[in-house]
Amino acid sequence: MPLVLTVPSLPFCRLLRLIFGLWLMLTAATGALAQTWGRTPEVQALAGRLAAQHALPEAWVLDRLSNARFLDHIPPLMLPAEPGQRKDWAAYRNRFIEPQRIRAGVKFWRQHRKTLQRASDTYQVPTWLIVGVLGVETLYGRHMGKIAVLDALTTLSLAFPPEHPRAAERQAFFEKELGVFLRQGRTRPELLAAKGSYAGAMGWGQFMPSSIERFAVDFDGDGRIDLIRSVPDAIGSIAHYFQQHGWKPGLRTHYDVTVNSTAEQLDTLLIPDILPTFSLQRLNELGLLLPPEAKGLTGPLALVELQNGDAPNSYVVGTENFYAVTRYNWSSYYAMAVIELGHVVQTTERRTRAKRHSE
Ligand SMILES: [Ca+2]
Repeated sequence: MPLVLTVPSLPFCRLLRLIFGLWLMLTAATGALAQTWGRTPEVQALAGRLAAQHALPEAWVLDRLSNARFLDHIPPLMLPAEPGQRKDWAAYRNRFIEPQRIRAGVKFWRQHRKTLQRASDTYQVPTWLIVGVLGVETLYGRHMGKIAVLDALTTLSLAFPPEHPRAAERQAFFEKELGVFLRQGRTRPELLAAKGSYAGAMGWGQFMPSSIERFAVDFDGDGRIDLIRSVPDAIGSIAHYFQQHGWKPGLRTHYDVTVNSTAEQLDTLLIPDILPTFSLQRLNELGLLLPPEAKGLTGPLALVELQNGDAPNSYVVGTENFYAVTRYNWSSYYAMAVIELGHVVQTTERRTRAKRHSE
């Protein structure tokens, strides 16, 4: 029986206005009203460059780019915080080390225990690190991003904000990612419709196209790499990424530290930022006191400063493994959140398992 909708109480014109209003709201919310780039001289020039660099047919590239949409809310998101504005580690930490994320992490660890163990054994990377990354990046697959990657990368290649302090370098980065993405989409057309973050990162672990190309692995053995639908592929790829970025099995990521340095010594300590540069002895000479378990540490170390808004800074001493975590996302705040979440989930999972066994 055909379904007949009758709205007798609404005059026809009012009904039309209501429908049009709803349509406007819906399309604005999904970005469907955003304009496509079209075949402007800038788009044609970009298509020419990408086609040449990535050995793609120019007409095909131009078709993809001219039909991509300009997402005007994205470029401002690239701008760094105002200078002088202090970061807030405590607030950042509270966003990620919280009960919902910890529960989801424990559940994920149980569901994928065997795959996590296999990835950990294969690439010599601890399970807590993989679990920490997946929790901070996407809350275990719940927030993989809803923006068309083609639209995001085209927007950032053609409209990167010129006022950014490293605008040329960042624009070149996104242009390269767009080229790699198109090259991948040429052989796998379904990829061209992929959704991700506003910066073009995709899947459970939020890999950029060039990271997919260089570090992603087929870890479920079905012959293809799929970081959006295959959890094993995502797990294996994250572990492989860290192995390739210098993770050293058995080395701690960081140590607590007591800072007794003068202002001048502190300046010296902070010049290399998070790049591990100093020996343990040099850190001691510059006024840092590490706990006894750090004795005998040989590798290069870095003093990591975490600002706490109006409260005093926190400090830790990072090893080469702390630095390795920042290769996933270049921020010490990010690295600390991944490390803490991974460890809290590990402890909680073990504790609840032991409790269950003893009952
Ligand atoms: Ca696979």
